[in-house]
Amino acid sequence: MTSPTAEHLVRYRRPGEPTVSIGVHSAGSVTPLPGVTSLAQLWQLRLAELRELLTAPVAGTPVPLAEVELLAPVDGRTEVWACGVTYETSREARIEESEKAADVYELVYEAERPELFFKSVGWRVRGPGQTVGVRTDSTVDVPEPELALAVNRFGEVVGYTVCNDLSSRSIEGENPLYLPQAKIYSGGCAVGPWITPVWAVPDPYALDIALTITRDGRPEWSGRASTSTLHRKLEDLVGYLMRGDVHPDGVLLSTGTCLVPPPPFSLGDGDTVQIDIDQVGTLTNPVVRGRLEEDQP
Ligand code: DO4
Ligand code: MG
Repeated sequence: MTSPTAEHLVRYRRPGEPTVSIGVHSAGSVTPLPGVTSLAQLWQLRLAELRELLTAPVAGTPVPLAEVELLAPVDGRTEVWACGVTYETSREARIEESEKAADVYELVYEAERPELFFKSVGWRVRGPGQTVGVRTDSTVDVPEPELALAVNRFGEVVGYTVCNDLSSRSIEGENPLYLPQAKIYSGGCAVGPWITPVWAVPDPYALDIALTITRDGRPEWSGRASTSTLHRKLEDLVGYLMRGDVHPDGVLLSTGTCLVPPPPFSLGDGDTVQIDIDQVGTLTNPVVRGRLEEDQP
């Protein structure tokens, strides 16, 4: 049996089976990619080779998408990095929240070199439907809905996905040097639901991004924006990331937030965060306050 060409690359598990598979999703079905055991393996191919692989019909037995558990599309030595202050909205929100160092955000927004920071190793990343966290020592927390780039080891953008760069506004606002604590903690990063190949998105600078936060079954905050207001070029962001480092299994680069729920909003225990990026996908995660159960010592 052969499936039509791929709409998305998926990392998934069949219920009750421990094995993680890599496959393609098309027309509501998932077909495993023969001989492919990780996404990291695919990020070692050049874009042209990946495109050839994914546009050829895949031989295999398809299973309905509804019957698989989608996992975060990141594995192996692939890390998640993120960009900061790439939209005016983010710059303004950070200037407002910063207690003593508001001008660093103004400076980095205008500077030639972008702000890039390490966000997560692959194994910590939460996938679609999995819980994300807010820190118990933080008083103001927000989701950050971001377009993320899947970049191969050669620095070519091969796909897109959705990243939730959860952030503590109170910790970062106290001092920007606390950024790693505001950004890296149990449940602080979610990615998914899949990788949309780069050739399926004609214009990444014209994507609508919607954020909906639901509390007690009702919308608590929602907002919309577009990648058209991105202040940087995607290839420049990738260029700076690859300049002084190697990513042998590729890397996911989240491109910054264009939506920040204003005060007094803060994420709470039991909230649900949904991020929709046009042509890329929808990522939904429930929120817990405190360390995730699987991260208990
Ligand atoms: O400058 C701190 C981080 C900013 C950020 O994560 C964003 O703009 O999305
Ligand atoms: Mg961010």
